[in-house]
Amino acid sequence: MLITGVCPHDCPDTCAWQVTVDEASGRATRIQGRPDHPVTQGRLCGKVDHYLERTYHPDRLTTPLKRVGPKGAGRFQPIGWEQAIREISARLGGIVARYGPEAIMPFSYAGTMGILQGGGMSSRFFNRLGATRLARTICSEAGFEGFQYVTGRVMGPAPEDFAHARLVLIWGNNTLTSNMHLWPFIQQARKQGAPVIVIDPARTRTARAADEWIPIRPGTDGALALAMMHVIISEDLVDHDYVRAHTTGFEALAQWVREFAPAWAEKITGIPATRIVRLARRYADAKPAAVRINYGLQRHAAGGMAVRNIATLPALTGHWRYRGGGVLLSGSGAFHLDKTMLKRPDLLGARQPRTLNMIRLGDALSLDSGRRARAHYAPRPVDGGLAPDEAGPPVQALIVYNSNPAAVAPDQAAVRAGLAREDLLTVVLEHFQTDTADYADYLLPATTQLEHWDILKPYGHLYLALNRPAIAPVGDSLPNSEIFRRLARGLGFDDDAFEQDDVSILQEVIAAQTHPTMAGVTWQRLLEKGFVRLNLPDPYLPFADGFPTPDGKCQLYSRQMADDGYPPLPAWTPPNWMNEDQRLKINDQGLKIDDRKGKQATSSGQDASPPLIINHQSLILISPPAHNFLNTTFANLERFRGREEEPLVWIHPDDAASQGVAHEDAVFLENENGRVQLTARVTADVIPGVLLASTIWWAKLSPDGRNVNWLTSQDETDMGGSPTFYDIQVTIQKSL
Ligand SMILES: Nc1nc2c(c(=O)[nH]1)N[C@H]1C(S)=C(S)[C@@H](COP(=O)(O)OP(=O)(O)OC[C@H]3O[C@@H](n4cnc5c(=O)[nH]c(N)nc54)[C@H](O)[C@@H]3O)O[C@H]1N2
Ligand SMILES: Nc1nc2c(c(=O)[nH]1)N[C@H]1C(S)=C(S)[C@@H](COP(=O)(O)OP(=O)(O)OC[C@H]3O[C@@H](n4cnc5c(=O)[nH]c(N)nc54)[C@H](O)[C@@H]3O)O[C@H]1N2
Ligand code: SF4
Ligand SMILES: [Mo]
Repeated sequence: MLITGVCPHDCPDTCAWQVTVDEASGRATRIQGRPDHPVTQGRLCGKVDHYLERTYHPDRLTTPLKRVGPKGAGRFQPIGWEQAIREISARLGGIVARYGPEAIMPFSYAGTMGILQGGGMSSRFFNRLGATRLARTICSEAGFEGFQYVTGRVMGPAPEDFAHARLVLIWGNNTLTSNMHLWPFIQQARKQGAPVIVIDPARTRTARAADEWIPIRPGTDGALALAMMHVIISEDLVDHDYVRAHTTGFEALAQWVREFAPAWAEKITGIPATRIVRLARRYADAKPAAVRINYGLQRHAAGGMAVRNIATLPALTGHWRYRGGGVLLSGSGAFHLDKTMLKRPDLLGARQPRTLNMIRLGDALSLDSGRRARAHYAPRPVDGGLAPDEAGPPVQALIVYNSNPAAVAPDQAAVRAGLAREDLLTVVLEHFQTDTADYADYLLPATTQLEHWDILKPYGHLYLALNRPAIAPVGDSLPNSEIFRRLARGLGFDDDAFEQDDVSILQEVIAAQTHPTMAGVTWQRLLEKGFVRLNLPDPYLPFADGFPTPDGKCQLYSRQMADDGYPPLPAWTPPNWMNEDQRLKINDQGLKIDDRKGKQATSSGQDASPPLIINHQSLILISPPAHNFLNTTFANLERFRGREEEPLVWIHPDDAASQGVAHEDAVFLENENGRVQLTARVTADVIPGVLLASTIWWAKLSPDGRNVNWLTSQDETDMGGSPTFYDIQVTIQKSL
């Protein structure tokens, strides 16, 4: 028997799969990518290829568990569902009575991207409760905001259309690792002569497979984009017809970018000015050029502005006119999926609970009201801060699902101090006993994608997909939806919202859609085919004829940004790692540190660059996704851990020499937040001044029980309140 479904992971490819089930035993025996899906094309990645192994793994949680040891020790005893729901509901009820519902905080991200198991029944539950709301900022908000200010909505070329590009720029994305189904289309473009260029501080496997690698200093992409605009405008490589018809603010921008010459950008980015000029010319001349940016370049203090600047480029050159032209950050804006019926905001009534920023979980769990006030979501300069007495009640209950904050959230010292609070009730819904699960008071076994219904809205292509359960739940596990349904009943919520079963919820969601792009997406078609393309023309050219902004134009100058407290024109915002005290002296090899205070960086006939800051002993640490993990998912399984070997840190030979580190040395990385042990890999595949540690390892499976998020901070990006994971400084030393 073949059952069709779709990969639930936080990955742009959202692959359609088919599972072979042995009818006699009911066991899944094989999983394959669907050959008839235009993007999956019959292939799953090397992780999900082994999804059955994960599903049937002996470490799977199969029964509800209750803590018996101290917090964090991960010692539990099995209990039944009835007892688990009764006890949790009673404690939640007590917390509501004593502190109010805002003392309950959900914490979830994208363990599954399914609309039902992701944020369906759980939203109904937390809305009905009136719990604290969670700003889900950990991944993409900075870039989303930056993109949206320019275009009005986050959309881009379809992956299939990359085949039509005449130049492909992969800008801060390791495509072969995190978006592998885009690669075949890029290869098609290449066969037609399109060069593939990668801009990245590291020579990743994608950079190796490309035609050209342009190394860049982390967090400086905004400067590169400004210099490209400078060249495009000063050399008149502009598509004036497009600019006239579809943009606003060109004159102001043209005046403004005169400041940002390639020689200026060279000093910031480390990319030689001549190379920037050549890149800008090739980019503008290729009709069209496709740019794949992803989230790597926005995990920096200035991440929002970097994306904003890059999003401006295809409007200047008119690339949006052509099939395969434009910038793809995320395609999710193509979907107009109305989730009101799913999430039932009406259950909240007139209540307006506070919203806490997930990346400040450490602050949110603090008993110090000043820190809790800082955890309030206030992403724009105009939002200002909150006084401690406005912080609201301490968090008394944390309900974690689809996420593993004790490994993925920044500033682990603070996160763990919060999770270790004896007075905090922590409930974790999980497949495995993760780092976070160790802190649970109640650990509840959840089903995997093989065991439940869902609908997936991709962000990397245009096919909505239905997931059918292929097998019965493993052990006593239950879908998230059912766990929240039971908790709702336990709390005495008798609304219809908690009576509806999963299939009827999904059916009703599909039936409730009215947007023209959803025309033809019916439950029947989803059942029959498994996936349905949005009702969009082919070729799909999201911004060929205008933009969903108030004036219908691309915002080269953005009034909205000015209102929100940002520079209205594309600007240069430095990353955190640059400080005012010291200057960076730059040469063509990359970062060279000049710690002579106050000395002007030399410049080739241009104005001196803005102050650049780096502590002379510190290196910048970036921690992008590991090839064989999906965030922390898969990182507990031998097969995948084995492929990644051990927690490694890449270091350039020059830095290794100056820091006294040799290949395969055990090293400590340290900063004001903490200290972590890794193994050094000395390689010229990362630029001098930068360390790369691929992530996300389980802390408890790492040599010293910690992962790199002990070093990252709760600092937020310029836009969207997102994390600055790749914008931190550390020292490195050989561990003795
Ligand atoms: N195999 C695998 N796939 C994944 C994931 C995973 O963990 N493993 N995670 C999934 C998730 S949640 C997400 S959000 C996406 C992430 O997708 P991406 O953010 O695109 O992550 P990567 O593909 O690693 O690409 C990031 C690249 O950016 C580079 N980089 C870092 N800082 C900078 C910078 O300042 N400028 C530039 N130009 N480059 C920079 C890094 O070296 C890295 O090569 O991938 C998804 N897919
Ligand atoms: N240093 C550093 N830190 C990072 C990043 C980085 O690049 N560097 N990347 C960041 C990014 S982009 C992201 S998106 C976040 C990712 O953060 P998370 O979304 O927390 O990702 P995962 O670590 O994969 O955790 C997902 C958990 O959900 C569980 N799960 C999956 N499906 C279900 C289900 O149906 N029900 C239940 N109850 N559980 C389920 C999985 O078993 C897994 O333990 O991490 C961020 N952290
Ligand atoms: S993780 Fe991504 S590439 Fe792998 S199967 Fe899932 S959607 Fe496809
Ligand atoms: Mo992410």
